[in-house]
Amino acid sequence: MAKFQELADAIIKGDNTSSKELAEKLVADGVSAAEILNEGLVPGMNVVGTKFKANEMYIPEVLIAARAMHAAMDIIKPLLAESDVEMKGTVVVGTVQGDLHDIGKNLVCMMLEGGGFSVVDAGVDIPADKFVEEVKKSGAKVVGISALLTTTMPGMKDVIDALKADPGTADVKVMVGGAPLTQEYADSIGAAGYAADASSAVDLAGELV
Ligand code: B12
Repeated sequence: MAKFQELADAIIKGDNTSSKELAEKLVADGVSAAEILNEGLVPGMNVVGTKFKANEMYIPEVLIAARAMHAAMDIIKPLLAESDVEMKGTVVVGTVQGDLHDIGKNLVCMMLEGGGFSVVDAGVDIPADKFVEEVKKSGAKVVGISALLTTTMPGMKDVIDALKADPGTADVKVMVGGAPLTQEYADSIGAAGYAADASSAVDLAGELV
């Protein structure tokens, strides 16, 4: 439907006024929240993710697109909660203890939301026990940890160990990311997965959930 395309385009352009209005209009026309999410928001953010990967869009544009996505999400969120739409699952995402970098983490959170996941953004400088607590509170099946410093990377293993040590969180799958990380490093600390960018993180979360 052309209206879904219009909504996707508003997100790609980062027009948060239009994205909000278009979402409101679709709701008023009786379109379900799930359709708005799956036919408008997710395809829009998918284009953003692809363009970002191909260096056709840069971080500020992605953040602006994500803001437009959020404006529309705010309209449909209450309806999604009422309907029996299965979100794809909950993911807790945070930056590891000692590390304040959050631009990449925020992008991952936004892309996950755009991809149909419920996201708990735990914030930055998050100690292992806080990750455990957030997983227990939210019932998340996947945890994403971000680290941008070689000095804070080892803290990711502490999180993985703490989650494994607690019977309430032992089954949770951990994915890691951040500029200094590699697949080898992720394997060495026992992470379930590694993704190099935010749109790959969405694919990975889909596999892990
Ligand atoms: C911006 C920035 C800052 C900002 C952070 C602002 C903020 N709100 O985040 C400020 C100025 C605060 C800062 C501070 C510091 N920084 Co700094 N910073 C950077 C810089 C320039 C960009 C990082 C960034 O945002 N990149 C853009 C995002 C989109 O990319 P990204 O984070 O890699 O995320 C992508 C992927 O990695 C992945 N991803 C990220 N997280 C996750 C998580 C999961 C689960 C998954 C699957 C994927 C994933 O997806 C993202 C999107 O595609 C980098 C340089 C660089 N090239 O990385 C240095 C850099 C990371 N910083 C560095 C340093 C040294 C510091 C300081 C120690 C400086 C100082 N002496 O004070 C402090 C440390 C503060 C702290 N305790 O954290 C060094 C690290 C060196 C090292 N080997 O460890 C770098 C590499 C710069 C350099 N070349 O020296 N920094």
